[in-house]
Amino acid sequence: TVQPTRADKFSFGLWTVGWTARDPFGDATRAPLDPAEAVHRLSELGAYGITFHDDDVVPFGSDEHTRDGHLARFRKALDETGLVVPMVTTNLFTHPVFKDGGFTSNDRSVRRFALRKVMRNLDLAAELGARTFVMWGGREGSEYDSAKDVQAALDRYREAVDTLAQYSVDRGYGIRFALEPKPNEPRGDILLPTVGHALAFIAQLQHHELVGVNPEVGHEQMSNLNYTHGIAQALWQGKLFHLDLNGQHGPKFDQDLVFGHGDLLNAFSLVDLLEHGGPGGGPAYDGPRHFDYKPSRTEDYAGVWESAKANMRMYLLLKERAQAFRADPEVREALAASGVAELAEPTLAEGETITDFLADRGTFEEFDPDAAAERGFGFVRLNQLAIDHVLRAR
Ligand code: 3MF
Ligand code: MG
Ligand code: MG
Ligand code: MG
Repeated sequence: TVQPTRADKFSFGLWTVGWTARDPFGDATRAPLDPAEAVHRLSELGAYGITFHDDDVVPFGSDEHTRDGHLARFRKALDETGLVVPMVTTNLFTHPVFKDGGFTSNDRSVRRFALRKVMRNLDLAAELGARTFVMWGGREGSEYDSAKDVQAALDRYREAVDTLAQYSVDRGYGIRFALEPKPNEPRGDILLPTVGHALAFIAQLQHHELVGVNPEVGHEQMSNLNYTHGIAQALWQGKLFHLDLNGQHGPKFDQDLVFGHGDLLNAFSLVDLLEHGGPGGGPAYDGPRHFDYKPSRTEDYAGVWESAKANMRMYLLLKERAQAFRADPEVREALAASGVAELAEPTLAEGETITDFLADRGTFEEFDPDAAAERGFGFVRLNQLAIDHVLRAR
């Protein structure tokens, strides 16, 4: 069935359906959306969760009294619907004070303010029962190489993430952090531009075990990278703490289309991976299926809710197609002919020492590379079977 239920764990950023469609060239085309209404609508559509930046619910700079009022209305909507808040994130990019970044601004007073803002937001995340805290450093970067000492910036980035992780540990919050890579936009170049850069950075942290990644489809595709491969590596490293699903057509500005409305075949392989653990049957992901998209500027509110539905429908359609693909006997035969499962077999035999390996003449001295090179792998046939299933031609 392609009717979403809570068991599907679909969640949406409040800033997605709530985007009023102001872009660098044009004014908003929609009126602001009341967060409580977003909660009710998403719940009716079958989502299980909603996520937000601090400033999405409480406008930047609100006094305590105003803040309490906004939060009370938001909580009431959560209580009325049973929608959960699996993830909370931070806005260190909208206010002009963050124009040169939050954690890595050249201005130390801004870096200290950013840390305090995030700590306050962490208190709220813990109060609402969020398990994951996402940090997208959209302003952490530069336009001019001469203006940013990248190594010092990485020192400050590490200092910030470790300080926040320590804060969370001290308070017993049990929250895990997920860094969201993006190559550029709004900065000319953003620090931690890809999943790979973020994973390498995390390895340098004191609290590396508390920090993973939140990869976004469009962000990896802006770098012309294969999102499914990035997700597979994050899973392999035990670092896929959360993810942002949407659609993108290759390297251009961050389009934030509906999931699957960009590179459809990569969306298929992604859902296949998340649901089935991929070709080798490795670990699948059981966290929220979180959408970070933008309802196009051309849409009115009817179109906003249609687009929200479309994200979940695309996921469930692709899940159904992936199941059909995996269940097809011809696919099983094609997978076997392609040797896909053979890759799971260790290259050295169990207990085989390097001495044993060197003594095995069949490996080298008597190996016939020309004969081995004659094997056709049948990958194109396998891919066509996948596409047949995506197109429902099988
Ligand atoms: C920008 C993004 C962000 C992050 C968010 C953290 C505004 O391209 O993707 O959305 O996802 O800040 O979740
Ligand atoms: Mg984005
Ligand atoms: Mg995007
Ligand atoms: Mg995102």
